Amino acid sequence: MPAVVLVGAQWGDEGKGKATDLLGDQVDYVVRYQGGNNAGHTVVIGDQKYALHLLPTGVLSPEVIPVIANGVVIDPGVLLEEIDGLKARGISCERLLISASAHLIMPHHKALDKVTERYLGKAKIGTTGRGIGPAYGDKIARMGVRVQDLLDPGILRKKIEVALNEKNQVLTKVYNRRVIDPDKVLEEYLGYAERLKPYIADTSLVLSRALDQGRVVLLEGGQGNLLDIDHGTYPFVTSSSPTAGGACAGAGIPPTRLTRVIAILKAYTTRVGSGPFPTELLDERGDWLRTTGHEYGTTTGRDRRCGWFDAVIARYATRINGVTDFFLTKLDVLSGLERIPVCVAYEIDGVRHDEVPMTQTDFHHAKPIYEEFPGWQEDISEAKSFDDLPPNARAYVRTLEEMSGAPISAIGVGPGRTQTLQLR
Ligand code: 2SA
Ligand code: GDP
Ligand code: MG
Repeated sequence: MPAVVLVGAQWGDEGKGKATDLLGDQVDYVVRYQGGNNAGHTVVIGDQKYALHLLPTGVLSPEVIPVIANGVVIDPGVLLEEIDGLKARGISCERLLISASAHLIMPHHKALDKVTERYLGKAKIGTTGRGIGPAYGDKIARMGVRVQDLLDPGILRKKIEVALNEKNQVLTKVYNRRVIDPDKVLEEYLGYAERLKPYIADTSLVLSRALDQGRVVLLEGGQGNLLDIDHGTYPFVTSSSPTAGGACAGAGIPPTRLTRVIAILKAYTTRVGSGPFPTELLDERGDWLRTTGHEYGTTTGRDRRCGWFDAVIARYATRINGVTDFFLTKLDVLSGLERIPVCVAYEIDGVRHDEVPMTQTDFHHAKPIYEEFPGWQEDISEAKSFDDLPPNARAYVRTLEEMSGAPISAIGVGPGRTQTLQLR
């Protein structure tokens, strides 16, 4: 039985949270497999708005078991705050499972994230400042502290001491920051251990057994294809693998289990943080998209950079992720435009490119080649089916589908749970 992956097709914030929530009644487990509390997934249910950062969106569906798998980096203080916040709003997190093999974000990771960004100056990544990159750095360098270490105070102490022996040198000597006291960190994390213990599990085993029993597992990606550490616009990426391939390693599920890859695709493009963005609009049209689409960071509140739809990166998402179908989101935001430009290819130093260029230097120089499509004036947020859409909106959807290389199976016409058109 199926494991389904849901990924962002662009630079994140495509509306993955809403899409996952919509699938809630068809799935048994919702699994975060990478990233941490850099993610921000907004779900609107009736008049209630939820912004989730670390908890899988499935926590909002009472029948679903939410899982934080091994590939995630966990800030335990933030996780407990999020659990408490939801509890105060009547949402139970009792079913939550946390992988014993997931890594912990430590105080030095947050400190280093901030100082390295400052050190980079103009070349900064524009991170969320949550310690994500340094935590993954230590994981790869085999200096990380894992959730299971919370169960063994002796090991926890040793790991904190070893890490801080090195990091305190860097923090004080390179960056002129204050020393972090290992004893205080140990005390703080032992406090978290007490509260997190009941949730800790061998989540790969749990998911494997669930799949054997015919349960449906939804692997919920954070960020997006072009923020992938390998396939994104490096170094302007996050430090994990949000792509479909990353879901297997990040959740301990074999690739042979995956049966569907849904990619969430916004009807225009946004990006938060630095890095190349060929269709970015730096004029009042970009401001219009930002205000009309409410494009502000869910985690940091930063303005998102906005631009037209880019079919080159949509095709790239299809190729990297093996997309079986797209959910097209925020089509309603484009209502009222006379004409809608779509980037169909790039021009780089006088040469046409139909694919994402091989080098970042070229990507930085890519100029969009646009085709324009007629817009529509009607408010479509109350549409209930594809046929309710104005002809030009339908034509726009079909054009994006053709250019992106995979069928569109659902369309978002508003943030609410019910504002979705199912196509198949
Ligand atoms: P990090 O913090 O190390 O992961 O930052 C590295 C880059 O990844 C980008 N990134 C994101 N891009 C879009 N959305 C994200 N989540 C939040 C949201 C972002 C926010 O939902 O709005 O609130 O600012 C997210 N998380 C990481 C980041 O901007 C860097 O470019
Ligand atoms: P995620 O990171 O991919 O989960 O996306 P975010 O939650 O960061 O940002 C997407 C925003 O768009 C959220 O505020 C959603 O409530 C909103 N949203 C999702 N789908 C639609 C849609 O079809 N139309 C409109 N207008 N808003 C949407
Ligand atoms: Mg987001």
